[in-house]
Amino acid sequence: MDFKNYSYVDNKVVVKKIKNFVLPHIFENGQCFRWQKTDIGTYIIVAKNRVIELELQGEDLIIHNSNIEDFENIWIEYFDLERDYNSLKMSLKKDEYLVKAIEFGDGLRMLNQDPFEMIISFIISSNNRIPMIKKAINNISEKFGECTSYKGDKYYFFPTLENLSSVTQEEFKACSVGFRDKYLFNTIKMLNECNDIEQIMSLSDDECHKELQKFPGIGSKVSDCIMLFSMKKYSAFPVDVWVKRAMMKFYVAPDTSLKKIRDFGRNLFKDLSGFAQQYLFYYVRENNIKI
Ligand code: 8HG
Repeated sequence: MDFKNYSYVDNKVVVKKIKNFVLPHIFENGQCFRWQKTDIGTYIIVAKNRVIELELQGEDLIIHNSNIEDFENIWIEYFDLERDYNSLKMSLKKDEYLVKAIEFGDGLRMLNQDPFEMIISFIISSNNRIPMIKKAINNISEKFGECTSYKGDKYYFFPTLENLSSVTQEEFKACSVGFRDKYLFNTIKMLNECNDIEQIMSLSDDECHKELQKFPGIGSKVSDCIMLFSMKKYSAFPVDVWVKRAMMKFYVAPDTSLKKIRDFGRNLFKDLSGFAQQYLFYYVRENNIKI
């Protein structure tokens, strides 16, 4: 448990003595696309059909625009607050190469996001850059998601499967998703026809990794990202360009295939693979480390 207790006052939840919680390291590490940093250093997040603003004040986390019920039913799980990241970091630091990456990304946490949102978001992510991914997801949310307001500004929830069911391929294209328009259109169609996300989530990690790849636009890496960021499948090890660089720098020969890098990482880090990957991804990407 990475906090002591919590209380409610004036439309906000105060989480006392929060540990391992550094806002930029949580939101700017590549797992989440729907955040905005404000001029005063707080982060506004749109998730789970809500808008919240996060502020760190000394040892406490303030969740603005929220209440106890949401904290207990949504945010504890979303922020993975029941996990003790000190012991997680201790286990991972047994690997000498991870020590620097973990020190750099200290306070990073793995978010538990919505699976449908992650399926759509990570289809958009393939061969794409993070600012462009964020933009496309915002476009889709603005066009097809429900509108709400916070402090006088408008925000849009991520659309539901139902919201996106009548969207045409051309309409997706107009949201700056590029060649992925057909993948989105056909994935939505498949989800409506017979595929149940809950059922996919209930599969073993390996089965789930395979099953997700039946959707158009989902390959091994995208499948791993979806599993890791929304299905609590922590043996996932997404190998993108950055993780490939990190692995080649520290662990494997330069000509190793993506599949072999994935197998190597999973073998080494076991059920903490996804966490190790996230520290590596963030460290290598932020420091633009080259092989
Ligand atoms: O958190 C991420 N981990 C990995 N391994 N890859 C990611 C994450 N987030 C993210 O957007 N990507 C992919 O990296 C998508 C895209 O191909 C590239 C952006 O740098």
